[in-house]
Amino acid sequence: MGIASGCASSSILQDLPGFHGIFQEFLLKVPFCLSGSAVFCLNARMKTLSVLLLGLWSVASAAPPVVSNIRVSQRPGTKLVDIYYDVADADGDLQLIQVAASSDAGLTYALPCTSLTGAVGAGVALGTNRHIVWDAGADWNGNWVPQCRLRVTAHDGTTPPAPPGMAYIPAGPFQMGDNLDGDTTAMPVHIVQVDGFFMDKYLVTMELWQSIQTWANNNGYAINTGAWRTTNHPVYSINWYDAVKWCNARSQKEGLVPCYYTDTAQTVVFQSGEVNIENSMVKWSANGYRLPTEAEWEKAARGGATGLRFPWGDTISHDQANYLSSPNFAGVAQPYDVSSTRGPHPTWGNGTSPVGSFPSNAYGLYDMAGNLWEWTWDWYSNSFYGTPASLSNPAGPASGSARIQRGGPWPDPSFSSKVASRYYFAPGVPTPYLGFRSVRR
Ligand SMILES: [Ca+2]
Ligand SMILES: [Ca+2]
Repeated sequence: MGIASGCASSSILQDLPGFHGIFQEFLLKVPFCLSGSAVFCLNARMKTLSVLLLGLWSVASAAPPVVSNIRVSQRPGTKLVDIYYDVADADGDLQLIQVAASSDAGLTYALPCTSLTGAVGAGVALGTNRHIVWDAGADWNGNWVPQCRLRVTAHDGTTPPAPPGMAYIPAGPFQMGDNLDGDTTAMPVHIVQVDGFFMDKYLVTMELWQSIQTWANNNGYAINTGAWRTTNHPVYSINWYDAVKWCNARSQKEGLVPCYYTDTAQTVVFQSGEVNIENSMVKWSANGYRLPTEAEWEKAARGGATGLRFPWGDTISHDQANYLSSPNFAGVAQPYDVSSTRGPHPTWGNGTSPVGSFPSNAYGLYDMAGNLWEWTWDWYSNSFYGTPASLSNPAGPASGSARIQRGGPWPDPSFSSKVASRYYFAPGVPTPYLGFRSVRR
């Protein structure tokens, strides 16, 4: 990349306002085979595009990338949008190129814009007339806005800038499960491909939970569970449904696209009640918040390392996590628990610790071992590992009776905090040892 720190994420933004007509054909609500008249109508309403350079910003000490000369047009007779741009960088770095779309003059970039092909994503070469094709019909069919604004952003590091309080977990394969201690639920070890995503650095805290819950319950939601020890401690005693609804509320409060719906057409946002939403009711490509899948959680917890028992290595102590220390527990030997203090954590006693009390893992995530269990999306199945569906962006089995929890709680011995340890709980039951954190694209 040419940037020593590896975290250079300098960017230059260029926005393209007002290409009227881009969604005109979506008014027609014709999903397939646009008629000739529709094509004519579309062409008639297309206007000459103008480009406005809105602003430049840079946080890198090395040469930042420059995006310029953005040109956008909807391809006549289709719902495809051609995006051309130039990108330069004096260091010669390959670029991570991202595209976002706004329907409110750039106030938010919340239009779904993920069906992109061409010179987009990681490893894009520098040059002029770089070309992206946006399949707007796939992302936003049947919709229309009078003015759409597109943004093309270049990053010369390998990771995009994360939203506040979140860390980026890079795309790529990782080794899931382990066979270190004979735990058959964590076998077979298998290689899983996961797309890149952002994850909350911390367990959701009391403050964050309450701020979203209050907004939610004033805006059509019914989120009722939740307890806490005190300020800056994580929320617990939340049932799975409320955690999922809370993610939707956080999305809607921030102008993002919610991920969870109560119908397979993905039109009714999950806001109340206890609905066992299915994998097909999740808008996985949306930019809103959601629970991590089990695979996303384990990839994040491992922090880029392979085959370790804990996020940082193969042993654990009270210097590293809030858990119940013991050399053995209920007949299970734990030679890897090497803490000099035994029993409950000497500082935090019988309860949660404030988030961020222990060192983060290599991805910048805290409490991936210890403090609280963490809800994930997946139904539990002890036969899902090793199936073809488990290998690429897995979302777990189609149905079940309990949802996966990961990452060990304060009153449990160290084996619960192992990266590969899998437990599960009925989704409707809040427990005092179970919290969560969210992820987003
Ligand atoms: Ca550069
Ligand atoms: Ca945890």
